[in-house]
Amino acid sequence: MILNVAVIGSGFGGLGTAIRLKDAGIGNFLLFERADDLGGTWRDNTYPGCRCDVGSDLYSFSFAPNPRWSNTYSYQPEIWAYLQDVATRHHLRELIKFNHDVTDISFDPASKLWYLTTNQGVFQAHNVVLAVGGLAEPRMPDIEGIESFAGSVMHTAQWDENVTLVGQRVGVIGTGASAIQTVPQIAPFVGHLEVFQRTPSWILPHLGHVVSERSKRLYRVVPLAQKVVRAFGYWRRELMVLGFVKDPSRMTKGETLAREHLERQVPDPQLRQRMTPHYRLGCKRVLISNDYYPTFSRENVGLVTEPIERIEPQGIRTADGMLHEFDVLIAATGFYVTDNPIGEKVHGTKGEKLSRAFCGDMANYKGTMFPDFPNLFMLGGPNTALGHSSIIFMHESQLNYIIKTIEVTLKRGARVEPTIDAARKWTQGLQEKLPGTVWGTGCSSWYLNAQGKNTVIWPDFTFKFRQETRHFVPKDHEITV
Ligand code: N01
Repeated sequence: MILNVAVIGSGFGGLGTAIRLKDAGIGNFLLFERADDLGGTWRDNTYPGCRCDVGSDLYSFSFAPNPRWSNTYSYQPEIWAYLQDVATRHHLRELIKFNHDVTDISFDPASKLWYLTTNQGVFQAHNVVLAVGGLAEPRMPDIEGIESFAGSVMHTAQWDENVTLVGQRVGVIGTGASAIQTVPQIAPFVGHLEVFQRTPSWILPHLGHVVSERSKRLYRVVPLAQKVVRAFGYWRRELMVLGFVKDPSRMTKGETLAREHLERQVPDPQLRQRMTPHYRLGCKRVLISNDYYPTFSRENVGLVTEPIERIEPQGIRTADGMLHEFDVLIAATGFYVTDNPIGEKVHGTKGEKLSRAFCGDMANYKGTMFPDFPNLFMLGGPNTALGHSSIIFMHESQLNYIIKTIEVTLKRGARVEPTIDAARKWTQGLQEKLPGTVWGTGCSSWYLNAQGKNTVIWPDFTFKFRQETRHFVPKDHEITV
């Protein structure tokens, strides 16, 4: 059977694609999922304290509001349950090929089809939607000797509940979004905890709170009320673009707030100094937490800012020669983003790999399509991620364009790809904008590729991306029937 569409992944992106395909009356499609359950990053990240740093009303599908969120910023179990619920309501489970790990996706010019090689056989499809997620492939730290460690090592995104932490000596490497959520949760029951900080993060007060039963009832009875809350949250976040993109000097206001937060929560001036960032707020992802800083007032918790030299069987050796001994090491060291391994598995009409698009060598069109990769779409593609708002909004925008383009391919039996000119114009336009933004003010971040180019972030208002992806523009595409 030749599929109309093969969707890779069953997280927010894959499920959203499936629902929109159904809504458009497009059948004969399947989702390929390497794991035995759906949910993507919200299935995988089960570390204690895992929580979304975008409010739930906005970090959910616009077409599937959830009046039952228990907190304005949900924890992982509730977001995962939301995705399960959405899949059940839309009858998506039967369309998911679980335990199908896609190892190769190649275009065959003779049959004009995509061939998907999986661990359970080969599938053919007219169209492919990559919905693999930008934060799906955990990155272990590249530290000499890590394999020699005698205790247990785990990445936050591959949390192993069988590893005992109670009473143990635990080292956490990294101080990004994952670390600041899990450190306060594990500190009370581990024996001793040391957090290895390479670069301090800017941390703002967390405004999340429990949703009252009254509000939940109101959202159930008057769905418009939740839409209004969502819209308010959306526009409040859009205002942040003025600082992130238009004039990064406006971020000083946020820096003051963050410094006051640090001062309130960390009484020790020396520790405070070590935790103070020296780059513009927003250049790296802005974090929110009310319980991370106070954790360092605990007797059993320490911050290490001395650089890590190597890992030895007993623990971590720092540059000052000191050996920090541990039973367990936790790597909160992020993901392969600009070098997402999926790029190595996708081959276009000339056999070239999609990874060239992530490293910025290949032009892309609206972060979604690529010349020489006909009928192939990527959710969360180059320069579609955000520092200030919900990625779900971006996915839904991309899906407007994707569904319209798939309709063209299926109605006319056509190969559709963006023209080189349209893709270059799009990519260059963004790259010219990026140096003036907060992400170009000088810091290292997972938004930048190995050459220092920002191939991750959308540098504008998200409503502008929504406008750009509203229509299929025939003149920007080569359509071969
Ligand atoms: O990863 P990160 P994360 N030696 O890349 C350090 C999303 N997320 O998993 O800053 C020593 O931010 C590294 O140091 P430095 C969210 O979008 C969302 O925390 O490079 N340290 C840094 O401190 C987030 O931004 C939620 O100097 C090393 C840390 O490890 C993204 O995922 C929750 C090192 C990595 O931080 C990634 O967050 C959690 C080394 N060799 C995550 N290598 C939500 O709430 C790396 N580091 C939605």
